Amino acid sequence: MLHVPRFGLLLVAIACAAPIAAAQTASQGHLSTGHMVDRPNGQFAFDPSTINAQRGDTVRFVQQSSAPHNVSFRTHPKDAKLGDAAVGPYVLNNGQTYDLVIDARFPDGTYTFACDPHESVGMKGTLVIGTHK
Ligand SMILES: [Cu+2]
Repeated sequence: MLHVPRFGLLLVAIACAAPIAAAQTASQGHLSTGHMVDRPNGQFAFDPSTINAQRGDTVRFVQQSSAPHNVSFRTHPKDAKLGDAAVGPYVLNNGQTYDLVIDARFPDGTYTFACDPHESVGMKGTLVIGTHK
């Protein structure tokens, strides 16, 4: 009897993992990873603060912090049409990720972003879209 609920939990875990696996294989491009981290002084940051990517890539933000964060764009090239990507959803739990797919919405150029609640403590970043060097 005790094993039945455990098995049920395992099935739930597999069902939740499947869409993540599909998302990872959906993009042919390079995967760049940024982290949302706690600073030793109790503040927060994007690490690295500058991410380079090109169209077709996915930029994955990984939550490694004790507080919820998001990716909210502040400036972008004139011809960018960020749509839903302009303000990303909150990434709540440690290990949770937010994938930003660099598609036609992101023409080459320099973008700046911040975490909405933590911009004032310096949680800001730069995204440079261009050709990989
Ligand atoms: Cu934040």
